[in-house]
Amino acid sequence: MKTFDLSLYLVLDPGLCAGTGMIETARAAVAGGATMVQLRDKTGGTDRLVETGRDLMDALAGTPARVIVNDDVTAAITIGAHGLHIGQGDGAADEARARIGPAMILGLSVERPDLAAGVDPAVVDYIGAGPVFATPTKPGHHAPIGFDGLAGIVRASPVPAVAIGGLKAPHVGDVLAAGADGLAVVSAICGESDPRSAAHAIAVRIAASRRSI
Ligand code: TZP
Ligand code: MG
Repeated sequence: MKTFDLSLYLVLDPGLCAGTGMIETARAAVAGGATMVQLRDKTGGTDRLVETGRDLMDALAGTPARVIVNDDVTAAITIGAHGLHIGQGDGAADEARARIGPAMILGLSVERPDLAAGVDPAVVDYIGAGPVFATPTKPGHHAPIGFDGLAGIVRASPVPAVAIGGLKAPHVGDVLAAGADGLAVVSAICGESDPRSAAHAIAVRIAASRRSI
């Protein structure tokens, strides 16, 4: 069955994770409470994604974390990832769904409410909504949407949403109050010398926020 938990979604970046390394960062983050891990590496081709992706699948085997591959359908299928994440510019979601089949998780980046409203829940399982804030992690990103923009996208979306873009532990309450199911972060975990503690600090705030809602 297709189960996933968007609460704390780590997006791996080879540059920002260079210190600890992507695999060790993922392992530590999941030990600290990350629920999903996306392999997002635009620096190499499919072969490198497959190599790293296999290591990632091995590292996280036996944990509840779901492994998602960004953009590359072939790599996602080859490594047996739990899912694929695509952007608006990466081809139609229905084409991606046709290639990955019904069992894999499919995520789609959405930056506007009209795009969220157009999501077909039979095709897309979750959306990534953002960027909430401007972030140097993704040069050339869309205009920041803020928490109000996030709430508008969440309201329009027929599927769960994970917020992304400049998010850190203190933003947890606002993200959940906007209706999102979780936070997707790169630098808040990858950029930290102790990714386990960084993830744990965010996970603890998510649990506390949920108790108070
Ligand atoms: N998509 C929208 S913003 C972003 C992506 C991949 C990068 C988020 O990185 P950070 O370091 O958490 O701001
Ligand atoms: Mg993309």
